[in-house]
Amino acid sequence: MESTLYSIRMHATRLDTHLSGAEALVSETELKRAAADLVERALGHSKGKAHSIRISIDDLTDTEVVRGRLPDLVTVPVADYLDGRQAAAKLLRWAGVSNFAITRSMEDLGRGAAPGNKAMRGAMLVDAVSGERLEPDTSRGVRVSRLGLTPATTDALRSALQTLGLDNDHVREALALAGKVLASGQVLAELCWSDDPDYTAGYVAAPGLGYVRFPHLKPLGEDRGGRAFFVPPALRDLTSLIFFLQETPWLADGLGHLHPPIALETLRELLDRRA
Ligand code: WAQ
Ligand code: MG
Repeated sequence: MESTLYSIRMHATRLDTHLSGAEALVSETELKRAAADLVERALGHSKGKAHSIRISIDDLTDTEVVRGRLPDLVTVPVADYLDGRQAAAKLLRWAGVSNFAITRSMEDLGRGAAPGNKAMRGAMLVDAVSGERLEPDTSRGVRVSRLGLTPATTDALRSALQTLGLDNDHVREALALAGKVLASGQVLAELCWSDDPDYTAGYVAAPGLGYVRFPHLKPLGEDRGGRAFFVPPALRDLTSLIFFLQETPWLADGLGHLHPPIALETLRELLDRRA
């Protein structure tokens, strides 16, 4: 019998705008430290100190927790962000996303996908063929929430990422988030780059592909970023997808393969051979 899990979530704002959010699924003994870590995160953000920090804690005793493995991870080196976006577009096409949907989503992420060209708090839901935006609230977007890693998985991930020089909050959290998105079984692909001005990396994640990161998907200093979840046009039941992403607790209890960097062409040959 496992001890009760808690969902702990932090949301920080500055000048009435979203600044940072982070969360974990932890046991009672880990809860205090998790809260302290989240407060530190909100106060030490590269965009400035939070003006308002909200922390919510929910007991998950009566909630079913879905468990799964983290996606495989690989880095594809790119010369600059334009090169990176081209490479990302190729993988998105491989995953079944149309050129139009790719171009349109990249434009939205680049200018800030929320009204007034602000960065969204959550993700866009995008029809993978028409490129149409499907999320009910274009300012908030869809927030993937209630996810975390077991302590053993965190330790194993950190040491595996360390050998690749990638053990940072961005990578760990994005990998976990992509893991939950893929676990929905209803998303063809995800595209993401950070809205943090000092963090230029981003990724494409898809079933059968895993998490492919690119060191540059936007220029250094750019504070627009975001996420797009591409869904098949036939997906009628957006409500259950959104419910899964926002509400169903998902706990990563194992690692995928963490590969050393690989050239885009080599990756594509591997994918073609598997197909
Ligand atoms: N659910 C949905 N969308 C989110 C969430 C969430 N929980 N958190 C953030 N977003 C959206 C939102 O629009 C943010 O503006 C945007 O994603 C970027 O969030 O391998 O750090 O936390 O080196 O800045 C990816 C590459 C880093 C990591 C992503 O995202 C790597 C990153 P950030
Ligand atoms: Mg950010």
